[in-house]
Amino acid sequence: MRVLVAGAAGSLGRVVTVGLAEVGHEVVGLDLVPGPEGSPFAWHEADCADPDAVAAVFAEERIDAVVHLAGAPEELALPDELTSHVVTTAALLDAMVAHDVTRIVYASSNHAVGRTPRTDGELTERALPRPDTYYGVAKVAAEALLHLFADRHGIDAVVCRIGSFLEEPTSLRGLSTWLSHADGVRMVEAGLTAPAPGFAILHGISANTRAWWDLEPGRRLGYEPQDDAEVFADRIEPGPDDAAEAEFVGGPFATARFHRPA
Ligand code: 15L
Repeated sequence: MRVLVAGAAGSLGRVVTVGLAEVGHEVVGLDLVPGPEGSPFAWHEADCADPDAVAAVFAEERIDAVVHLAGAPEELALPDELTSHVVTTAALLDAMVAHDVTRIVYASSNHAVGRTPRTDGELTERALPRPDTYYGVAKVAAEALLHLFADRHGIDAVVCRIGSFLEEPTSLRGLSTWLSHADGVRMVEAGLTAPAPGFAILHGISANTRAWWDLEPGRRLGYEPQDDAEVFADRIEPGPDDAAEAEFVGGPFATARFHRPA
């Protein structure tokens, strides 16, 4: 498959591009910044929030599927969040429809449902939108846009509500929310190859012993995580924010520290 990876230079993108190439895909990178020195991938330096720039990439390249990992990973003002996550998704979807590209894997986030209390029990993919930040609001809106295009145009859209994508977990919460680099690649590969998923949501975490998010929706799509944060448990020191971060799915993002004007 020839896969356009938007946000190819980001923390997820750097890992996913290499991983997808290793399992036999042809990768086309797209990012605001140039590709890494000596990169083996075709690369486009363009802003995904600019529909003309995205359309130009699709006009130049043969693309079979899109992996959308672009966007600011932190809390910004609302308009910036909407540009970063919703406008970029719209530009990619419009170009996909124009070029008959029917598969997209989207890096959404647990923060789309981050204000869900942990006391609600295991988090399922059917949890109502309940963002913890403007970042989460933008992820909810991007997911809604993907659902609209799935319904209107028959796009297969696999939404990955990612936990904490890190080399290793760094906090008590991370023992539940960690997504390893290798599982991140497995997750995207499953999203690309699941037969006819339509609009589908999975939880982007590893097979963590302390997970409180349902792994079944991912397994139904072929995502079988292999790693477990528990192997790092001995290295995690208790932190002053552990109790506050355990209250809601979104951990720190759901605390008062992130309250700010839109
Ligand atoms: C995310 O979606 C964020 O991009 C990242 O900064 C972390 O907050 C992560 O979720 C997490 O929940 O650990």
